[in-house]
Amino acid sequence: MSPISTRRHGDVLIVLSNNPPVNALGHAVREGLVAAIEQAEADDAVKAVVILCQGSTFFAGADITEFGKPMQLPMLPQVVDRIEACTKPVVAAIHGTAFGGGLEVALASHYRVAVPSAKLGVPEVKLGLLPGAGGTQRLPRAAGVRKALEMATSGSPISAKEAYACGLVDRLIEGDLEQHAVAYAEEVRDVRPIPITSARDDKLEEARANPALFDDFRKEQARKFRGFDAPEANVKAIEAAIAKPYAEGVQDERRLFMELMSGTQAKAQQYFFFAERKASKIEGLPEGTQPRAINKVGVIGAGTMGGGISMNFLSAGIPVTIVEQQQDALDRGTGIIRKNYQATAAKGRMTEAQVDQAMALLTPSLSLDDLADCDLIIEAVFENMDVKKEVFGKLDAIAKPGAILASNTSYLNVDEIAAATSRPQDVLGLHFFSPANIMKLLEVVRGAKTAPDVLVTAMQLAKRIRKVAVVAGVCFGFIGNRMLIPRQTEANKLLLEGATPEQIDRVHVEFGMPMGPFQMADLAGIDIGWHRDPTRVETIRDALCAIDRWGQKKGAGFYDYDDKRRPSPSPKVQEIIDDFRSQAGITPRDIDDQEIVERTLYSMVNEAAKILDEGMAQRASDIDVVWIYGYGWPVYRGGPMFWADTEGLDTIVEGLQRQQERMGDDFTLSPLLARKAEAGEKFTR
Ligand code: T1G
Repeated sequence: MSPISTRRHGDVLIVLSNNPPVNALGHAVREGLVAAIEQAEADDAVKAVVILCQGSTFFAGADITEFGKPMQLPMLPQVVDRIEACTKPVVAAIHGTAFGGGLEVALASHYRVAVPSAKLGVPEVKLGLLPGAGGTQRLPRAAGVRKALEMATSGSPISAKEAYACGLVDRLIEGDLEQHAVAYAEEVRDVRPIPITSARDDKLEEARANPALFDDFRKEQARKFRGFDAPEANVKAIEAAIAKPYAEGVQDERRLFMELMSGTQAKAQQYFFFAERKASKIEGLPEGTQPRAINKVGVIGAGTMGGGISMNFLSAGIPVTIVEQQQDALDRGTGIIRKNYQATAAKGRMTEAQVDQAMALLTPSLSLDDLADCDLIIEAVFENMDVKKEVFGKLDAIAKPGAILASNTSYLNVDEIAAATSRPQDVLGLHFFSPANIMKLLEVVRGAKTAPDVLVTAMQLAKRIRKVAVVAGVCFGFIGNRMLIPRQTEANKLLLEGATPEQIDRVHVEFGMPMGPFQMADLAGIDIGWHRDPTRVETIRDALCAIDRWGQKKGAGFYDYDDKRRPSPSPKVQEIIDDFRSQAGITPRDIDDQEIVERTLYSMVNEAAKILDEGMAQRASDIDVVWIYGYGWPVYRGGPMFWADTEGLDTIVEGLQRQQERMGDDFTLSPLLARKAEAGEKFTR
């Protein structure tokens, strides 16, 4: 049964797609669309066509699951050209998300109508691609060059209202979409359809009149484009739309598309698209486990983390009671929440009314007793086991039966925390990443006794607060922070052996990380986890903390910072490093970049293999989701495990064995990694 059906409404042929869940433009849909257009042309009684989708959305793009498989004609470029060539006017009726190939189908239609809640976008760049069915040629003609560049290189959608304002949508539909789309088709039934590619290139004039437009755009976006192939290819394809007639420009688009599709970056980003969605699935839970209702949340601690965590729930419309011990700390915390919202409003991303709405859901309190009616309580107190156990002991007596008790701990043993209560089945870790109201990653730390419905509740709640949740087991640092340990251990040793903070950070930034280990330490604060005894100096980090060099917040850490927090190498830090070298009797040596890669990045892969082997992560792709969303691992490399497969596990093992002597007892090769390398297997495909 074809997912495409047709029915007449007067002299309008309605072409209806029913291909859940997102009306992806799979082979059967493409065949059905071509057949429907031919049916419309062959029927003299048909004067116009409406293309409509059932379910939650208009076509949301090509079927990504078909990528990499043998092509099945008609391919999408042929389908959209066939729609555009239709001798009768075609109206695309848009709701939901007209994304990628879906927007390309709409662009090939002669008219586009949409409900105000619809979104239109070309997210192909997020898959390491560009719109490969004429989108780079039609979108600038419909929406203007600047808008097309922004949409294609960011992958971010625009609202139907914005699309209407720039001319991408011809009419906004209030009310029944089908009924109004048919009415629109009736209005244009006698108008000879003019393909967007054969006329209306007045919108390209802005670029012809401003030849610097493209290079200015490249300069403006350079930082965001760094390391990626697809954004530049999108710019090139749109440049071709300006410089050449459609028939030639679309050839450029096809060439650029095929180059991207055959590259590693596109494979990595398409892998990640599915990895992110797979992470929300928990293996082995009893069938039909239902989530608990979460209508009210309690947060203990109004510091940076407590405030950020609270904002996630407030922004999702969930009331929060936030508890501190001192009034001034409570006032400071709630003040920062309001300030953060106001900063968002100042950027036009929320209205003052929405700020007030969010703040109205926040109840400050100085008493844990006020959490008695909360369905979920999250503690974000000082990272100390005794403190956390004391808090959970009190919560055990206060919280209502069935309340979920969560710790935001970054490293500590969630089972030990759970044991401080009489309800370990209701306890888990919810590890937010700082800044908690911005970072997408949430590690859901599953205790030995955590009940299945508590886990299901956490995964569902993560979606509700727009987080990507990954289940982690109870081990020191869970998944992400545990992999930071070997990276930092080796980076610190490399400093002693002859490398500089700048060199080590440069290697990581050139690899594609947003910053290197020492830049990250300065940003987070080197004093985190420091014993706070300035007389006890055992490491370079201790020495820096002892002289108040706690990182950016103090204007100095591993780097010196100017008043705009711009870093520069610090002679003082070099002096301290030299002192430590001479005390340890180390003669500094030249260290090449490859050694830094092997000792820091390869050892992270080794630790990841151990995490997988111990069952602390459900699957290798979850580890990739953690590092891409939690630490900014470059998505075009697919995450540590996908990247290891790309490097070759035998290459990774050889590199680690080459460094074994220098890494000493800090390093043991993961048996799983060794086995897979030996067997020529991969982690992620
Ligand atoms: N192809 C195949 N499966 C898809 C899909 C797609 N395009 N989009 C979503 N799915 C699956 C997804 O894996 C999940 O499956 C289920 O649908 C629900 O998705 C030639 C080359 C539309 C905003 O990049 O942005 O067109 O996990 O959980 O949160 O130029 O899905 O249930 O088994 O994300 O409601 C361009 C990608 C393709 C859009 C809905 N289009 N999708 O979000 O649901 S390339 C995209 C999304 C292209 C042409 C080029 C979102 C959504 P499962 P979901 P959601």
